[in-house]
Amino acid sequence: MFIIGERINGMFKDIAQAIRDEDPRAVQEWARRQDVSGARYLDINTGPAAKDQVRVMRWLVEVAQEASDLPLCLDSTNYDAIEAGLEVCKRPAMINSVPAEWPKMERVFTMAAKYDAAVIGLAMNEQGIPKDADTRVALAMELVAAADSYGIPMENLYIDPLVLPCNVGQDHGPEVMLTLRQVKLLADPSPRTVVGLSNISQGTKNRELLNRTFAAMGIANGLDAAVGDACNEELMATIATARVIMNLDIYCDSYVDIYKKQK
Ligand code: THG
Repeated sequence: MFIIGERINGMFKDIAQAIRDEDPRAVQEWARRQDVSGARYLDINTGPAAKDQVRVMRWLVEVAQEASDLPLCLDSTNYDAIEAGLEVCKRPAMINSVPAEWPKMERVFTMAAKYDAAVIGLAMNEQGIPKDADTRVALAMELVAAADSYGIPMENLYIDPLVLPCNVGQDHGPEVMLTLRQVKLLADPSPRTVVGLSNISQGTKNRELLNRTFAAMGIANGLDAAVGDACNEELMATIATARVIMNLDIYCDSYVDIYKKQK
């Protein structure tokens, strides 16, 4: 599993301030920090407050790319903002995200094919987020069929079962784990899977403990990627360890350091 660094998000006060002031420093500092900490993508999210989403997304992409060579994961429900970001991305990006709904899938998969981008497909539709794994998997199947019809290779489709905070949707936890396993049976080659790690702990105590335990359990259930805090050393050490235990990396005494340097 690899981490998509979550920190360049207007939900955080320092990034919201940087956007307001058009001051690139905080954005570039977090781009560099997440890069050296072992992130493999940088999530770029303008946040809810930004007025001109298109302009802000383009600026964040340009500014982040001056500080890091990592590929970007453009995180927005505004597809004009995503497209503006894709236009200035130097490397193939990831689109975060699209639900199992038309015409949204048409817009996103067309862009993905044009810009050679990966896509995160959400296991939700007009009816919201399902409670059980079966309905999540059925929506994942709709995303698989739609992506395939636009020529998107399965290794570029990441299914997100969608994680709720465990103090609100505790009963979703086992359904998310089951979904992660079943998505791998939908196609051969199968699509990949991704979650938002920090979602599990929003509004709870022991946030970091919940996040890294969830990461380890996700890896045991085949999770491929997660939006998360790449700068949290205990999280990165837990991921490296779970990867060794699942025989995804070879054990050696310095496996934690080696995981962080793998890009
Ligand atoms: N799936 C996908 N993309 C996602 C998510 C997902 N992108 C956004 C989000 N979920 C993942 N990113 C974050 C970023 C921050 C937090 C949670 C998820 C977070 N923020 C603090 C909070 O809300 O308490 C804010 C802290 C602060 O203001 O300093 O927890 O699920 N595909």
